[in-house]
Amino acid sequence: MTKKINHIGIAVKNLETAIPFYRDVLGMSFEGTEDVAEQKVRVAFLQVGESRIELLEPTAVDSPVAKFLEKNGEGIHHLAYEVEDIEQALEALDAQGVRLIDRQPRKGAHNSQIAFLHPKASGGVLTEICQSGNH
Ligand code: CMX
Repeated sequence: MTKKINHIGIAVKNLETAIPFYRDVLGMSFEGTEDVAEQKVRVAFLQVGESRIELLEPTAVDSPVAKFLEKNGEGIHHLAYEVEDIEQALEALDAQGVRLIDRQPRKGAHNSQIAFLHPKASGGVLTEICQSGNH
């Protein structure tokens, strides 16, 4: 079902402060920033090999990432696995009794379709599946 790690999400308080470490110190290729209004986050993508680092900054006090930062501080927030067909993947996960946050795909960055599994269903690791959009 899973093809590769699409990205690793890292929660940060401020994108402008966080980007230079990944871009200038680690030498990753900066792909730009994007507002993901539905998720109340602003994200920055940095390419590393065939995967990416996704830095997530909350854009509202009730953003899930704001909640995460309050509880845990900055750090790894989620792992995202790419799938060929997200609707089929969600059906298969549901059929296996996996607890899902999203039963239907939502819009993610880069026109992707995304869905989250509940962290309690995956050993405390917030897991996203995503189907790439055209970018
Ligand atoms: N990793 C591990 N555990 C997490 C977690 C995370 N990132 N975020 C929350 N949890 C835990 C909480 O600590 C809580 O545990 P306890 O019950 O033991 O206290 C439990 O999961 C429920 O958390 P909650 O915030 O109360 O539950 P919600 O239903 O409000 O939120 C969640 C669920 C985790 C899916 C949501 O907070 C979230 O992070 N959504 C994803 C937001 C996001 O990253 N969007 C960007 C997508 C952009 C893209 O990739 O394109």
